[in-house]
Amino acid sequence: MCKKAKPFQTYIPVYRYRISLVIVLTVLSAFVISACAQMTAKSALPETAEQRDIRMQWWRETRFGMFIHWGVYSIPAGTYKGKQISGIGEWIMENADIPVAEYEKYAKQFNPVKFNADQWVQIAKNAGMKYIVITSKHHDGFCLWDSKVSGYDIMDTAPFKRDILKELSVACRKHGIRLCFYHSIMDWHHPDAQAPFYPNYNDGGRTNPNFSRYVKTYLKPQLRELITNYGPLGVMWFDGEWIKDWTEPQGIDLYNYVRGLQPDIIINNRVGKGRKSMQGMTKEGNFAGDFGTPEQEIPPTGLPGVDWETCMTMNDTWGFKSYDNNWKSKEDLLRKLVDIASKGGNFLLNVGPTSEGLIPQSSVERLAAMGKWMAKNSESIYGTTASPFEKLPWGRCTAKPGRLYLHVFDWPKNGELNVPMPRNDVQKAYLLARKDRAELLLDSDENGNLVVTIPRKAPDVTDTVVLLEMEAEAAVIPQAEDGTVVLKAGDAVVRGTNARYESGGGKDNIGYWTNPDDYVVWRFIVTKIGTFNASITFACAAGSGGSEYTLSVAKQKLAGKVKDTGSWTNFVSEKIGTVKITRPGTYNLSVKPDTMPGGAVMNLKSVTLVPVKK
Ligand code: FHN
Repeated sequence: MCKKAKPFQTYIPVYRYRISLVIVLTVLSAFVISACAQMTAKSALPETAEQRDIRMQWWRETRFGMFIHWGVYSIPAGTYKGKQISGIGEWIMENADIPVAEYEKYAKQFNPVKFNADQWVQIAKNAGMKYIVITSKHHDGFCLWDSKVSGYDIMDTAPFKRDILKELSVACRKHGIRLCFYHSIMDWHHPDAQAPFYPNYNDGGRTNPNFSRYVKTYLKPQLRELITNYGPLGVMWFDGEWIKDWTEPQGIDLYNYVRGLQPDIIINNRVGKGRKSMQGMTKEGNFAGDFGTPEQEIPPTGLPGVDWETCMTMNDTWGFKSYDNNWKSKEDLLRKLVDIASKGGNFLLNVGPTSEGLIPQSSVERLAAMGKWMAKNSESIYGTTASPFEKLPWGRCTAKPGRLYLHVFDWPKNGELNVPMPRNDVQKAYLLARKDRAELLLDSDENGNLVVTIPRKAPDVTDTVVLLEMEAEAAVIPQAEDGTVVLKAGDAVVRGTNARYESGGGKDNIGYWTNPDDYVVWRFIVTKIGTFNASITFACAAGSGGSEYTLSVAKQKLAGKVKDTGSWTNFVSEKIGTVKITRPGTYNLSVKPDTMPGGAVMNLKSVTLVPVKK
């Protein structure tokens, strides 16, 4: 019997070339392919590091997404001809040797009448997830949308006759969730792909002579439909790229094709042959898209310097299997999310809905529990970067400028949390989930390291977050020769959850200031004292004006009101008032909103203090 196709890791064939000429030719062609690949990648969509950062920004900040594996495999749900089939549910066609025509019968029955896109999106949103990646087409080839180049889809084959992706796109837009599509390059149903080899499909060695026709007349047109008909997408998440038919240049070409259709889209590493590598054009010459995709694993020390996302199941299957009850606990899943964030990665957590269109109750309960924690602690996940500590005996840490979030998994029984950093670096500490933000007592051990006095009993046994606030990295800005002080957005310390420094595309400002509790602070030196005119340079889109704010410096307060300037990049300068600085020294200047009638406060480019001429 032929060897079965298995997920990537299990069956990379080992070739032995005996003839030296073959070796030379292989090395040469690999070199040429890799060089061409690099050329293609570079020439098609040149992008600076800064542009890439802007494109990746939302994805890096969200940290938590929902993976949805859904298709006609949810009908057999792991059982074929009365036998429970081992392996993951969405692989039942392959694992049970189901012939194409036989498997098509499931597609003809697929009628998930309980499917409610709004409900699914709500479940994700309540869990704190910010994006959804759904299988537009899995390896079995069945399409969840109305594809014009396929008869094997939800409209033409199934009785359901509702475009699932369309309904999800509407619900995602309504709830502010980014919609992303998973898409399998491998296709067990298409005659120009792997279908002719079914059953007894041996993917380890076989190729289809018509595969390039599949790519040209089916794969690419389908992707065009997906990318152009469902609004802006967050990610195109490829899979099934390990088949022998798929090559490195095809991967690069497809990457460019997809980004050509939606330049801001993000594409995972499985578009090319770089699954084992992590991102970009790797040293080995493998093309690995925009981010790495460790599957069912969390890299022990993260993957410093690259973007990555762990995808994982809650039980042991991606697609629904009626008898898989090996669920990870809600505590375990939450700690996995925190562990991943502490290593600088994203968590794409899977659900496998039933053939009726319901997300299994066990998944819903786990997501609700995660959401309950996120409702109080999401600030310690969204927009954070990896832990600065190598290891912490009691848990994990996530970071933001001026803030460390200590995730305590093992609550110290003696009421003292030891943190391996100088006590003097920390200004204050409190429990993130406590609304009153009551300060915790700070002390130092014999080495000057921080000791935080914490309650004897863990407020949350799964993960209590202790927040440390620091002033440490505020740049101290010097005064100019003529006495002027220019405080630029890029030098500010931003305190809060949403506001952040933005650059590129006409921006060089503190933006995304959608939380009125967020504020900005600068530190500067004054050597030439006197009275100063204080002015701000800002932009504010039409209809978003009206926010009131207070500028505080040297114990004086100036009140300001943001005018609408027509757009978020039309910057204007405006004097707010005068301040007196009577002693040389280092000062803090802050801008804090008091009200925010619109969706955001303003885009703040700079604050300037100019000496008043006598
Ligand atoms: O074979 C698939 C599998 O069914 C599932 O879709 C996972 C998700 O990452 N990916 C594959 C193997 O890597």
